[in-house]
Amino acid sequence: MTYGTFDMFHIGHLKLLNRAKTFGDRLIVAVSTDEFNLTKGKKTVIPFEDRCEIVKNIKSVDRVIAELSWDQKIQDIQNYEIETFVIGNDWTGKFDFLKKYCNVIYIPRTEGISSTDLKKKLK
Ligand code: C2G
Repeated sequence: MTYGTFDMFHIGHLKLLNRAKTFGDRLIVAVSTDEFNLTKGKKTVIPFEDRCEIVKNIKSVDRVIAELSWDQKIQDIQNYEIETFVIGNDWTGKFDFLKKYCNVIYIPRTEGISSTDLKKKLK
């Protein structure tokens, strides 16, 4: 399982999802809602419904759910019987509390690209 905004979907997101899929036989992705994203201090460009549609159509992704808050991960892991939580290493350490419930893997981010940089380039 992994979580993210996936705004302006790019190669960094794709690589993360493809890598996440290698740790199990099904991959569930929780996509941040526009409202939740604001609590992360980020304003999305692409609306939640469209971000979900894009992520749903990525070959490695088996299911998409909404990420509504910081506090849903333990419940999600139990509900969906998740074995492994995967996220980029910009979050290293932040989700170690999940180690009681599943494997926690932080994988290297793809350098040189981010939704924030893309937005700047478009300005
Ligand atoms: N990512 C990456 N390489 C990049 C950009 C992003 O590997 N160049 C990864 C991030 O590390 C994350 C995923 O792609 O694992 C989604 O990135 P964002 O959409 O920026 O999501 P984020 O704001 O990190 O949301 O509760 C957790 C949060 O919802 C994570």
